[in-house]
Amino acid sequence: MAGKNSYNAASIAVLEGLEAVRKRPGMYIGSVSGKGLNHLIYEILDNAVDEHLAGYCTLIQVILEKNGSCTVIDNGRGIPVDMHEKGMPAERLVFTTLHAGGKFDNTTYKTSGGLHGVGSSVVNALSTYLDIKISRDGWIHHDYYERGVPALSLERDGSLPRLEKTSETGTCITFLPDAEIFEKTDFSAAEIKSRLHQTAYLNSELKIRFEDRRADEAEIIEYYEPDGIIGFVADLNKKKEILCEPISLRGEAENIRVEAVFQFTNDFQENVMGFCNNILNAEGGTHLTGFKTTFTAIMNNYAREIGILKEKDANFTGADIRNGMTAVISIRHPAPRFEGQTKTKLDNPDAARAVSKVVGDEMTLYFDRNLDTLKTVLSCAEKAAKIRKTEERARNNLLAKQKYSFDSNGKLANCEKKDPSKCEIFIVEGDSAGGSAKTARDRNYQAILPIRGKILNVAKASIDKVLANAEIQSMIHAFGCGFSEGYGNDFDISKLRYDKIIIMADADVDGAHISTLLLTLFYRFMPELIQEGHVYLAMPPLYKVLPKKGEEEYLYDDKALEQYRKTHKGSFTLQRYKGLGEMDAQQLWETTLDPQTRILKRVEISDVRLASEMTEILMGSEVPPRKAFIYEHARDAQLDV
Ligand code: 0RA
Repeated sequence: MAGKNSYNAASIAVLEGLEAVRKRPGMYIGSVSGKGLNHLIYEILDNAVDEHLAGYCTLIQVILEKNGSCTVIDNGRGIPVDMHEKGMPAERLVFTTLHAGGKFDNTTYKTSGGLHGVGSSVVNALSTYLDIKISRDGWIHHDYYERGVPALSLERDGSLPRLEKTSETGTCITFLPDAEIFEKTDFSAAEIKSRLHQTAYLNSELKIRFEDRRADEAEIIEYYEPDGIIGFVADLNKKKEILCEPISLRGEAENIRVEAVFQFTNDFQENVMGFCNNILNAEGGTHLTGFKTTFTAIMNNYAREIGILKEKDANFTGADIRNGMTAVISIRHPAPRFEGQTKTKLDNPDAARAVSKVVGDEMTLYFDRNLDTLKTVLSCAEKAAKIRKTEERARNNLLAKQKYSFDSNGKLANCEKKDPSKCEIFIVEGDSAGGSAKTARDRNYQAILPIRGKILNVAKASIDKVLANAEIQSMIHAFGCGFSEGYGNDFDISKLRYDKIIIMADADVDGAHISTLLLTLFYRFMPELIQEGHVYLAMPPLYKVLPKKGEEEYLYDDKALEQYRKTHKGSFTLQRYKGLGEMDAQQLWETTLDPQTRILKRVEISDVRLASEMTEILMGSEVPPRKAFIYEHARDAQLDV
């Protein structure tokens, strides 16, 4: 327990405060998972960054120690240790009282991104121990807590014990997260490193040293980004084909400092990130609205001035103009407010006005002098608008057609039952296999849709061609639930007419190729079919074996044949199936259609992504997989426009 002040009113309030934090940790740090755990570091880090913003700290070190604790060191002024009017050193007040942080010095916390001072005491309450050394006024001052409770006696005069003399200033905090509170207590280095790097980009004069001492060989990284968010944007685009240099706009309005950096690539995504007081606003907010509105308005004006848009043309949409844009908007706001589910959406109306003002003024200055860049950006918008219109037209055409024709190809052999939960449809490669399948099936609940040879590769075709394709139309009609794509969603899975959609292709390379083409089609236009587990691959047998004595058997792969050879030493006849077309109706039923004996493989969404070589694009990208996938294809589609 604390020394002589243990039982006064102030310390009772402290205990009550700590208890509240330990009872409902989620209320203070979001969760007690790995995410909440890392949050402890960010609370301490943000305080040190505030000291940098106040103009006093140039280096912050974050060390993950072998015993599971974390040390954060800064070379700022040091947390004040002088006696506070509440009867304890200011440092103690900060670490034991909720809402104490900025009270004794409002101006330094002007643009704080942390939890407005609750951060330090929350970390303290949720740590098995917290050790703090403050270099200040010529001495290293020491304090120590256990689960938030002071565990070091103060000096006779009420001041902190001193360890040794020093001429430096700064703060060094070590804390061990409490295993009673957290589900896991091992910090995730990858996430912390990315946060530290981000912090370095946002504070171009700050050096951040990371050290992970947990492994036998320590990992040390220094983050220092003198180019600030210009470097941030450049690095985000590192692997992309860039169309212009990063453009930086800065200024101040309504007491809000604004910096916006943007750069265009030949990508089809936009990636616009907003930060307020160094904190990422994952849900965006008013600063992004201000940026986007102004950017769209000014670019449309330029487009008319230059003549890219004629009088009769409609404006470019915001998305057209941001096509291929990577942007970071960083503002410093004296009193940020947040809304939204996770409190990560900036809500201050003055932020929208300030960003609009700064970006509007600076952008005009820039583009008036850089006509080439202006033309590049506008031609990006022009291309995006062209693709958008083509897609809209194709969609409307198909919707119009759908009203008049139902399975105009007449290939579907439907089943008699109408209850979708009992029905299945086989997509069968080739007319001959399709014919056998129609004879072999149980027409009660099994439908057959033969498709001819290789279907169109939707990854390489523009959307109007995809939807004009007869095989693809047949499938969309048969399934009954429409389709969705980048600019519209008419897909309704509740209308699906079959519980199982079974792709039935030969067990050879061509068959695999056809399966891949079909899966790509579903993934692009009907992803819910796969997500909800309705899509299957039939696994027809590769071999039939007939031993001298005993029953004939079907074998589904080479491993099974190898096994069979081992267990059936005697001679047997072996028939290899070259394709589904070789089987008669009876064989087809026994091996591939009959639910009692057939083998089906359910298709997972991850199978399809791998098949489409999406891994690279998805890595390090916050774009949802499906969107990224679609844009990837839109890039191909563009070649056909
Ligand atoms: C308020 C006032 C002063 C320093 C700090 C806060 C401060 C807080 C933290 C948290 C982590 N490291 C920190 N370093 C400094 C100093 C006021 C003065 O010296 O006049």
